[in-house]
Amino acid sequence: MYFKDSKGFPSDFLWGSASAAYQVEGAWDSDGKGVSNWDKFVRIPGKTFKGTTGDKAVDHYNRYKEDVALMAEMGLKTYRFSIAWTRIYPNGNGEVNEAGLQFYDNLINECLKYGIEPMVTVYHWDMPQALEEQYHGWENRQIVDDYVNYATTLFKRYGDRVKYWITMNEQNIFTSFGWLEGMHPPGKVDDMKMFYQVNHHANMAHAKSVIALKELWPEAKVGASFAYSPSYAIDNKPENAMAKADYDDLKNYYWMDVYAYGRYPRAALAYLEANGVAPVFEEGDNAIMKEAAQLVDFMGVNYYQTTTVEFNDIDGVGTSHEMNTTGKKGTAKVQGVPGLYKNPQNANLPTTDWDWTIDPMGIRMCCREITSRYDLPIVISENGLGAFDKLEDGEVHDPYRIAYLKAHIEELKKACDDGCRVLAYCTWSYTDLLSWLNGYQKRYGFVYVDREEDENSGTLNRYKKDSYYWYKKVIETNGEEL
Ligand code: BGP
Repeated sequence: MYFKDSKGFPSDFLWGSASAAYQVEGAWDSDGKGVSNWDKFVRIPGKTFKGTTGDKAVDHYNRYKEDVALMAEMGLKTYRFSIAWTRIYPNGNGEVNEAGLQFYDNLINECLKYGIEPMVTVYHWDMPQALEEQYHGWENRQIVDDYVNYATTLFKRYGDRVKYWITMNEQNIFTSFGWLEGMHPPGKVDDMKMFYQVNHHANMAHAKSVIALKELWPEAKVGASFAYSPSYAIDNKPENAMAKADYDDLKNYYWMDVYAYGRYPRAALAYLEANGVAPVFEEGDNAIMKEAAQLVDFMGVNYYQTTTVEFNDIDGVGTSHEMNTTGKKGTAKVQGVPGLYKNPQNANLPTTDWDWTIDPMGIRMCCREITSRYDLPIVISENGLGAFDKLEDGEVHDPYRIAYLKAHIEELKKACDDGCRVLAYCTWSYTDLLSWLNGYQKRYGFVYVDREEDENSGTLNRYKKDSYYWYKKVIETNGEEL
């Protein structure tokens, strides 16, 4: 749509920024914290870039006051962070760890002190290793009860102060990287059957915790954050349009329909059943998924890029089990599902050094699609540019990041004019932090942190980048000055 005059962002718009416990906290074994699957996985040689770990990360656990003070000075309206399950239940279930609960009390109170709305992610990929050992984590239905128990502990403790809750971060990514690509724990490859079963367990954990939250705090706002890559058919050949429909059903609606409607897309289920990989349901699952979908308040969207779709022959490309983790442009491989689709690069768009397509209009596409398909409000829970940054004389000049964010915010503003109900925009990330597979060289923050891959490197001092001052202005003017 075209509007001569923009209405701009709503006056209560939440300008934010995001992080995840494993990527920022460090203090991996402090104050009774248990071991997570990521604490283990990063120690397997060859799994992460130059063997980097989150042992120390950027030491947010000890420096959260300094970080929140920087947020306050910037005028940030919301800080999205995740809770480490292993700080709350070191063994995943059983005994609760008061010191862990206290840490997040402190973090939440610190945010509130400055009027920063805490937005809490319950699960951002760090599963207690003890549950892996007890019953293989997500692979076993038992996880649903343990997840709901953990989530409910958080709701009870923090629900008086936390209004915005995100149950799961990028379920589509941690399950595909964990059970198809072999790049995240538990490092399984092409295990389709388990992939769909694990997803069903995660969906039930999400659904039951949404219901539990609303019983305790009916006014709370809840959703899941989905890594949404809207798709474009490569051209107007009907077979490519059909490949796009297959892609959307299997890669996008397969999750978003569950969160918003409480059901899987019919064509996707038919395909899974025909291939013997459909998930096993328990009696009552459908009703629980439906009930939760009625209670969900927003669709969380992590938007980084769009995807191009082309028909893929039955003997065409499959999963590549690798990605560009070096930052050497042009090294990513084309992937696909034989007989359905493949995802070539978009020749019309530039990419980052890690071969992620840069497509600002895609963020508006996300909003439009969610609005017309689900009619739900939207929280952009992540968006940002991973880049090599350079600290020189205490300064970091990152005009490329400013240009990236500016272009995306302009498109988001148009989505608001289109009538999409966008509640929040969180950049990824606030400070620099650990990139799961790309070490500390791929930076996203407004605040530079002095450290490199080597655990003994750097002072961990914080430096404001140019983008810090720029975003401060954006917030002050509610997105008018970009
Ligand atoms: C999302 C994750 C984040 C973050 C981000 C950037 O998928 O939710 O945790 O890591 O992507 O990804 P990367 O670090 O691989 O560049």
